[in-house]
Amino acid sequence: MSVSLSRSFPLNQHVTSIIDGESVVAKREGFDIEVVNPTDEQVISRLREADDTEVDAAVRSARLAFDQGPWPRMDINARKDILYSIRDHLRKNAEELAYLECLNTGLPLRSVQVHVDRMARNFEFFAEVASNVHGETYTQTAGYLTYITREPKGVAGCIAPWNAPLALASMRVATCIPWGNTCVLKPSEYTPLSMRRMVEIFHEAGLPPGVVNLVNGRGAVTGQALVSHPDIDMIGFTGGTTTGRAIAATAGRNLKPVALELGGKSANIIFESADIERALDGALAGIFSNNGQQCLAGSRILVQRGIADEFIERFVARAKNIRLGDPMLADTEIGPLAFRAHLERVLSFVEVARRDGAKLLTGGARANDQSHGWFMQPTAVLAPHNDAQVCQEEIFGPFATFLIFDTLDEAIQIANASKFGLVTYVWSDDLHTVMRCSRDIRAGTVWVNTPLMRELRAPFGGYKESGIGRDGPQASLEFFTELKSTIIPIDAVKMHRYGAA
Ligand code: TXE
Repeated sequence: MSVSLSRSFPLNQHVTSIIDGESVVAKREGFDIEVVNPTDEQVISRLREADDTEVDAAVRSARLAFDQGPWPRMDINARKDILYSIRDHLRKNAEELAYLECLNTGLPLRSVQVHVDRMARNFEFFAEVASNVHGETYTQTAGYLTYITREPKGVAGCIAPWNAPLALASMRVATCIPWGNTCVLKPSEYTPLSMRRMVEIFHEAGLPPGVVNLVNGRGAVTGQALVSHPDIDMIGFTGGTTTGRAIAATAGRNLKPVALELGGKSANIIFESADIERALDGALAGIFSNNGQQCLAGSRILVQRGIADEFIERFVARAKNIRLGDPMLADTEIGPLAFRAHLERVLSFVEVARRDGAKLLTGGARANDQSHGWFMQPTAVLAPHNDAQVCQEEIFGPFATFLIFDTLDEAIQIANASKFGLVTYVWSDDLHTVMRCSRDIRAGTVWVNTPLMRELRAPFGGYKESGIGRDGPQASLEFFTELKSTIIPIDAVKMHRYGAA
């Protein structure tokens, strides 16, 4: 797709909050954050941070929309019509959304276009799920009818990260509002542009004011004000494990439920019984798609000894050939990392790897053919053992770590020797091998001979430090709704009459 939109940058207005369906006008005073294009390091906009008072106004709007507004009380067909209208409006504005996302995150436009299509589908899918919710009845106790209903839980605080804002924030919102909940969304301070447009589009599509409010700012200020607000009923968070831990601690003190989608260090296991060509394509996609900045990256590549030398050699040859560059161009495979501090963090693992005794196979530096931008060469190292830091820590960039194993049992043991447990990739045409991995690896998703396939009908989330809870029809129903038991006698029941003569 060629990008036909033309805009002048910096955008001459601040990115501000959207509260009660209205754009908040930036006050004369306030804390500004520069929004930067990672491809050329130019400032493209500024966001005005929402302080405690503004976060409070956003929560009050969501509260009012929940307690008194039409959204939770609406006939499901009317609510579904609005969610379908959101889907249609997202599609209608797909080009602009993809452009803003690509501009602000550095993700290749090709990937972003897939994300925009998925976000539209998220709303369609969960609208359908919510319209099929049903309850239970119990009649076993003579003379009584007990029925169980599901009700929306209330106001959610939704916190989104910077690595794929459209895909991840839309999942947070699309799993939350169809049941009748309302929310306040806080995107990452690094990547507010597509998020702001997304929330505008929700309103253009007919979403009532107050159902989705947007606040922008740093995690420690705006995010903290949101997650500690007493009128929030639940928190959905996608981001790093350290931040997730802090949010869960705050939520725990306030007795608010949390759903956390956190990091990963997923094993991508290549057995000698695999179709090697496909495994090679899958291993490259697993670590280098989305600029390597994805929780479900196959970042620990375990190769069985008999094929290891050849596999690694071919992987490295392909990695050296990857087209790095302007993410807006159709044939770019890897764009820049999202922000300077992140590039520096990812680069710091090259030295960590060296100290661990790992062998640098390719890359390992800032891409020097790019004069501007936070580009990193596709990198791969061979680690001496799984205890090495590069095998245990989430690096979150185009940085693959190889390990060599001998047996099926050893591969399973290495895959499980991690504090994370988000996904696992298994490449093998041997049924026993596949079944053992599926049964014995402790991860929320096991991909067999396919990378990165997201089935919306299936729960998605992580074991161990990769998260708490799942996104999916049943799991989201349970997280975002309350159960109510109503007990009614069919005939007048005999009661003890306290104080009666
Ligand atoms: O993200 P943070 P960071 C991993 C990845 C990355 C590491 C650190 O390994 O290198 O985490 O990333 C908001 N209260 N992932 O620190 O802090 C913040 O403003 C409330 C994996 O840049 O997790 C942003 O909106 N909110 C991952 C959001 O949390 C707070 C995606 C995510 O930022 C807050 C991103 C607070 N106290 C990073 N502190 C994935 N699962 O895909 C921060 N935030």
